[in-house]
Amino acid sequence: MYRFFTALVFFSSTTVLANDPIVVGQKDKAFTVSEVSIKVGDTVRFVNEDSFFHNVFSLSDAALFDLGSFPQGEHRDIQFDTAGEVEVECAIHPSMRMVIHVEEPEG
Ligand SMILES: [Cu+2]
Repeated sequence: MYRFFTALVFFSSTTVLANDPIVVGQKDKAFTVSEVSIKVGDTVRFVNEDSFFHNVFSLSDAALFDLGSFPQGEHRDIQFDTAGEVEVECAIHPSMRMVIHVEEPEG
């Protein structure tokens, strides 16, 4: 029990980001939003809310990544540095898809 809470405190104190991440859940074999608009430099946090593993990856030119597979309660963060349209998928559940519109910050 003690170890668990220590880990929690450590974790929350080391995830302070410049901007709060935009949270996208993975629930009932779907992303909780089908699309979201963010700015270049923003971070998106994918949170697995299901009792089984999910994956997060993208083959889009604006962001090519594979965050791997992770269980319930865990999350993966990714920062977007290039403007464009990013289609996000789950390798485990091919029907899971969502789109992130990465926009240039207003000058
Ligand atoms: Cu999945």
